[in-house]
Order: sequence, then C-alpha cells, then structure tokens
Amino acid sequence: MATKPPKGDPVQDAPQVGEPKRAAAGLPAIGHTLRMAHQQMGVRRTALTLLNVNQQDGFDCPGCAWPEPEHPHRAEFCENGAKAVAEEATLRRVTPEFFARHPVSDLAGRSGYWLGQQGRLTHPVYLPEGGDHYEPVTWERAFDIVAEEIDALSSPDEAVFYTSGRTSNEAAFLYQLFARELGTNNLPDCSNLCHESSGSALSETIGVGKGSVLLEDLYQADLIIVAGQNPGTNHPRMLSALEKAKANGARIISVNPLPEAGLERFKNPQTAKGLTAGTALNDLFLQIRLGGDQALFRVLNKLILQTPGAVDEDFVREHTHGFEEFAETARAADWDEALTATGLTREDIERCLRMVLESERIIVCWAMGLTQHKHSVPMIREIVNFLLLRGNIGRPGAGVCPVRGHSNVQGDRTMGIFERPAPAFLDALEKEFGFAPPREHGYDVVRAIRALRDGRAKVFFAMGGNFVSASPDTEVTEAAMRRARLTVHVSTKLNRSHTVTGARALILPTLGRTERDVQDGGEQFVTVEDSMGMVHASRGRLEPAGPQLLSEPSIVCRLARRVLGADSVVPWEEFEKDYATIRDRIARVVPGFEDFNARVARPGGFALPHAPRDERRFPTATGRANFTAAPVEYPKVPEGRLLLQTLRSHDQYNTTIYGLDDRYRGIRNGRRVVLVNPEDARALGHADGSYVDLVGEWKDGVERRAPGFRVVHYPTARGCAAAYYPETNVLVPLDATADTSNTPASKSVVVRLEQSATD
Ligand SMILES: Nc1nc2c(c(=O)[nH]1)N[C@H]1C(S)=C(S)[C@@H](COP(=O)(O)OP(=O)(O)OC[C@H]3O[C@@H](n4cnc5c(=O)[nH]c(N)nc54)[C@H](O)[C@@H]3O)O[C@H]1N2
Ligand SMILES: Nc1nc2c(c(=O)[nH]1)N[C@H]1C(S)=C(S)[C@@H](COP(=O)(O)OP(=O)(O)OC[C@H]3O[C@@H](n4cnc5c(=O)[nH]c(N)nc54)[C@H](O)[C@@H]3O)O[C@H]1N2
Ligand SMILES: [Mo]
Repeated sequence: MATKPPKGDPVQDAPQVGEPKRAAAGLPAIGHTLRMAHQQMGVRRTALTLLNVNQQDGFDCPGCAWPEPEHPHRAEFCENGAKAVAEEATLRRVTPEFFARHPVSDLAGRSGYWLGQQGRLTHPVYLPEGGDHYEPVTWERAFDIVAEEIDALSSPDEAVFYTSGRTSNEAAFLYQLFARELGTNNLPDCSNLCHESSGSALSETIGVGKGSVLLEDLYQADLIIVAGQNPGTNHPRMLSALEKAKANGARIISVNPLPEAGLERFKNPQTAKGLTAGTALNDLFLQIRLGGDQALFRVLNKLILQTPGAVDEDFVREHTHGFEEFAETARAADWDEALTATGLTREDIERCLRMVLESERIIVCWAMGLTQHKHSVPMIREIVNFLLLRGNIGRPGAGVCPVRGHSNVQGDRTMGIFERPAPAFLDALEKEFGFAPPREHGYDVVRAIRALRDGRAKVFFAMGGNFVSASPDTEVTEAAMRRARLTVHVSTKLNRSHTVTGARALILPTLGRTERDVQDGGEQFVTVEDSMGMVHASRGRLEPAGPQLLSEPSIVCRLARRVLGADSVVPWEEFEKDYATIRDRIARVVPGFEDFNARVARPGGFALPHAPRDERRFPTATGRANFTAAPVEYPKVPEGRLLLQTLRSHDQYNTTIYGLDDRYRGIRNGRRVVLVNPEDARALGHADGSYVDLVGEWKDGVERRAPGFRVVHYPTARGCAAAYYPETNVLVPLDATADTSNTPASKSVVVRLEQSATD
C-alpha cells in the first residue's frame, strides 16, 4: 500500500486531513481573510480596498455573480470575495526582469498556485518564434504582431477570440464587434464550460436563457431547493439571502452528493447570533448520486401528477405547451430506476414531496452540479417541468435560479459574446454600424480546441481567463495550443496558459476591477450584469498595478484600429476616449438597455426585462412555456469503478489557487486528494491516507491518468468520488460533453483508482 506521496508530486502538496466542518463563515472566516489580504496588500490597502467592494460608488466584486442587496452593509462580508480582491490588489509584481530570470521552459514546470502568487503583470511581453524568454515589447509592436498573423490567415474563421467572465459589458461589446467586423463568430467563452446547459434548457422551455428570480423573490419563497451548488464556498453572500429567506419562513432542501458545510449551518459574521450558534439552513438534505437529479425531479413530477389538486391547471392551460406528452412520460416514471439513479430512499423522496406540496412558492437554485453532465440539458428541463406543474414561474417568490459563476459572465453573453448569435442581434448590429456581420456559427470552447488541434485555427486570442487549465483533456488542449501560430492573452496575472504557447505569444497586461481607469475623456467606469439580470456601474479606485497597463476597452479599440485599419466603419477612437459613447451604442443594439447612460447613473442600477418573470410571457417557438418529455438518463458505472466529480476547494477561484486548504472539508496543505465514500474505499481496498492514481475510462480507450492522489474517506454518496479541478482536467475527455450545450461533463468522469507507484 502506498502511503507516501509519489515522487514528482509538487513539494508543497502534502495534504493533512481533519474533520469536515458543520458550519460556514463565522469568526474563523474573518481571521482567514485578513491573513490572506495582509499578505498580498498590507494593512492599510486591505482596509481601503475591502471597504469599497460592492458599494454604490465602488467596484463590483470580481468574485462571483451573486447580486448585491439593495442596501449593502458597509463592507458586506464575504471571505472569498475578499480573497478575489486581494489576489487582484496584491502589491507583488511580475516585471520584465522576472521574465528575464524565468524562461518559459521553467515557468511551464511550475504549479498554477506558484504562477499566480508571483503578482500582477506590469508590461506587455512577447515570446518570439524559437525563443524561451518573454521580452518587453511596446504596445504598438504587440498590435503589429497580432495584425501580421491575422493578415496571414486565409479566412477570419482561422482566428478564435475567447472571453472569460470578468470582462465588463463595454469591453465585451467592443470585443464581439471587432471579431464580427473582422468576419468571424468564433467567440467561445467560459460559459461554454459553465452554465451553457442552463441557457440551452431555459431558452427552449421558457424563452429566456437566464434565471427568472430577483433577490426579493428568495425572501418571499416558501421552499428553496439548492441542487448541485456549494454556496458556502462559491457564492458566500447567497448564505445571507438564504438566512433571510428562512427568517421569513422559507424551508430549504439541498440536493448534493456531499454534505456541504455552508448549507448545514451559516454563521453570519454581521449578526450577534452569527458569531455564536448561527442558523441551520437545511431542512432536508438529499444525498443524491452524481447525475441522479433528472430521475429525482421526474419521480417528483409523477407524484405531483398523482396528487389531486396539486397541479396548477389554470396556469398549465393558459401558459404552457406539451403538457399531455410530458404527463404521459412522467406517469410512466419507474420507482426502481429513480431509486437506483438517485441512491435515495423512498422515504427521502416522499418527505421532499410533502414539503413541495405544502409550499405555494418554490425556487430551484443550481450551479455546476447540474450543468456538467452528459444529460444536463434534459435534467434542467425536468426542473422546469417541475416548476411549471405548480405554476412556479412568473410570480413572486417562485422561479428558476441558475446561479452564475464569473461576476460578469451573464453580461458578456448579453453583449453578444456567443458563437451562435441570434439573427435579431446581428440585424441590430448591422443596422447600427453598417457592416454585414457573419451569419455562420462559430466555435465554442470544445470546437475551438478541435480546430486548433487540427490546424483549422491558427490565432488564439483570450480576453482574460486561463483557457489551457480551464478546458478539458489537458494534454489534448495543450498540444492544440502549441500548434497555433500566435497565442495572445489579455491578463491581470500569470497563469499556465502563458506557458503553453503557439509559435509566437503575447501577454498583454490589463487593469482589474479595483483600478482607476482614466482615458482622454476623463475618468471612466464600466458596467456589469449580475446573476439576476441587474445592471450596475463599477468604478475602480486603486492606482493601476503599473503605468503601462491598458484597460480592456483600450486594448480592443487599439487592436481593432491596427487590424482593421481604414476599412473599419466603427469609431474606435471615440469609444476609447469615452465609454459613455459605447453605452449609447449598446442602448441602440441590445434590447433592455434603452437610455443606458441615464439609467445606470442611478444608485443600484436597473433590472433588465425578463418576459416570463415580468409578464408571464414566454417568447419560445410555441409562444408558451414548453413542457418537455425526454427519457430519464443517469450515469452507469461499471463494477469496481467510481464516478468522479471535479470541483472547487475553498481556497481557489477556478484555476486561481489562493491557498492549499479546503477548510470546510477538513483538508489542509494540499490539493491532490480524492474524496471517496468509506464503504466504497474499503470495498476497493484503499485505506484512508493511501495514494492512488486516478485513471479515466472512456469509450475511446485512451488512458488518461492523474497520478498521486491521497485517498480521503469522506461521506460522499455511494459510488461517487470528488477531486479538485484543474488538477483533474486531464481526465475529462474532450468529446465527453453534454448533449445540446456541448459543455464538458466535468461532473461525471468514470475512473478506477490504481495504487500509486512509490518510486
Ligand atoms: N470562491 C470561489 N467562488 C466561485 C468560484 C470559485 O472557484 N471560487 N467559481 C465561480 C464559478 S465560474 C462558478 S461556475 C461557480 C461554481 O459554483 P459551484 O457549482 O458551487 O462549484 P463546484 O465546486 O463545481 O460545486 C459543485 C457542487 O455541486 C455538487 N454536485 C456535483 N455533481 C452533482 C450532481 O450530479 N447532482 C447534484 N445535486 N449535486 C452535484 C457538488 O458536490 C458541489 O457541491 O462559482 C463561482 N464562484
Ligand atoms: N474539470 C473542470 N473544469 C472546469 C470547471 C469544473 O468545474 N471542472 N469549471 C468550469 C467553469 S464553471 C469555468 S467558468 C471555467 C473558468 O475558466 P476561465 O474563466 O478561463 O478561468 P479563470 O481561472 O477564472 O481565469 C483566471 C485568469 O483570469 C485572468 N483575469 C482575472 N481577472 C481579470 C480581468 O479583470 N481581466 C482580464 N483580462 N483577465 C483577468 C487572470 O490572468 C487569471 O489567471 O473553468 C471551467 N473548467
Ligand atoms: Mo463558471
């Protein structure tokens, strides 16, 4: 039995395991935050910066997309928001001297954690063909290099323009405008890896690919179901909203293979009670198997249909389509299949049903636990069926609540960052700017990787993010990237994607949310849209990390002027000077943004219209909310194998690793751990503390191996395992994606555990 980490494991990764916590936040969270913030920013800057997060005249938190309450406490406390801010406002710097000391071949051997800890990028740098060092380069030369490579393409479709979700509305609008004026819809974004399944399921069924609830609705709900989400870590401010909902009488059911601390008990550091006992949030915990949610909601729907008076007949008659076919399928749902798929007992499900029937107003919240499976789209559609049955869409206290990840990922999509834009959006662009945007669909993330792999794409440009680490099938993705002619990253911090490059590479340093953005037209602000469709302004206050940094809108404007030259019909210079002129155009192109500049000037901003929520109007193909009937699916795992989910620890923001602890789950000082149910682990012969390789099993027969993980006996659902992303992305096959949305199935990877070699 291997009991020591195998050789080659990062030296700092020596996991220690204690008891999982039963409550989230509280005093330890404050101590933890201040320690991390002081290390990055010092005491004075910590105080100044943290007081400005999510205040009406401050900046939007670069952490998650959870909305701000209308009257935030001064410094609405959120441990992980503070960590995101500290990571950006750090006083550490990555300068040209740093790159002189560290060749790319050295950086490529470093962990993502080490790279991120080096600090903020200060200068544009260039890796010439055949070189091993990034060298300082002027902005003019950098844009010349991009133009040279784009000019050499045989079609604009050989270029790919990726976006991560921190990009502001203004920058995103300009970026898609540039790509489309150039002539391509190759605009993949992190949403393709994230909530794409939600968008796909919702636009077909309710006609709008976004959530239908506002914060106010949570406070009015009778029942909130949180499925496939870990808010204690990933949306900590949601816990205050759940606490308030409970105080108003709501009950909460969590559906999750893991007992997550944040849902068990929340110690709100803003209240006296929170500093002691805290509030128990969960009324019922359904410890479901990975991928069992469609079967769960299907059987609930069957039971609702069997209960006299439980269906909202008026709503179904007046507002929906496809009820009969759906009802027939749901009535045929098989209990045995439901119990196998979910791993729950009949009593669990009946208890859940009673709570559903006792509740007038129901909200279902979800995140990556539901979106990253092969059958995620029918799974989410089944939740829509569930809500439609009792009229739970389009009235106060009820609705769908996909909880977004990146702070402006929803806004980026609204601004047209989408490889499959709606014809109406393109028509509006054409009318406003007078050029004909391309109509053919572009590449999403998975298709972009294939195109790079096969030599059909040659220029890769990223507006933020860490494409190489965030994408599936790390080896395939890295090889694809290395085939490119040119890779360009507009970034705040160093990451793995800067070390896995095309023949030539550029890193373009940019301002973060926290920083002051001054242009020729004066000091600028930008805007963002949160997970509930509220749009508001964000103003940075800190001095930029270096005098060379350009804002994202500046970078796009200068790039577009250089690449498109005199042919461009877009006033890029005017846009760069004054972002209000960008907002004027957005107001004329994107529905819901009428009078944008005036409305965003109001404190708190404004809500975008949402037809199902506001007027029970469903802009679908049938003009009604669509029930859907799909066969129940769930992952089938061969004997002796486990189903692995790849998820986040408490000390990371996606591929940015803040630290090596996952406090709530009792893990310290290491990330290469695999959480396995003790009974499964015993049956498979893996003691707690032993070391295993995770070996993926997928129908293509390719061996995918993630070596050296410490086994942790952990109370996850039977047959399921969990390990952190991005270390496990090597196991997720590029072609293992969700039907319809094409999102990598990062939450259902079949693996076997093999004892690690000790030397
Ligand atoms: N601090 C911090 N905040 C973040 C992020 C971060 O990395 N760090 N990332 C941001 C981003 S981009 C996103 S998208 C969100 C992600 O937010 P989450 O979706 O909460 O993130 P994950 O860690 O992937 O957690 C997935 C949760 O779903 C559960 N789960 C997994 N599979 C299933 C399933 O089949 N069924 C059910 N019912 N549950 C399942 C897991 O046990 C886990 O609790 O957070 C955002 N906020
Ligand atoms: N296996 C597995 N894979 C996953 C997931 C999973 O659950 N499991 N989750 C997926 C999800 S939900 C998502 S959203 C993706 C995330 O994918 P990405 O959004 O591509 O990745 P991040 O790690 O958020 O990107 C971090 C980098 O963004 C840059 N950055 C930070 N702030 C700014 C800014 O303001 N401007 C600019 N230009 N750059 C900035 C920094 O350089 C930093 O290194 O990963 C996906 N991948
Ligand atoms: Mo995400």
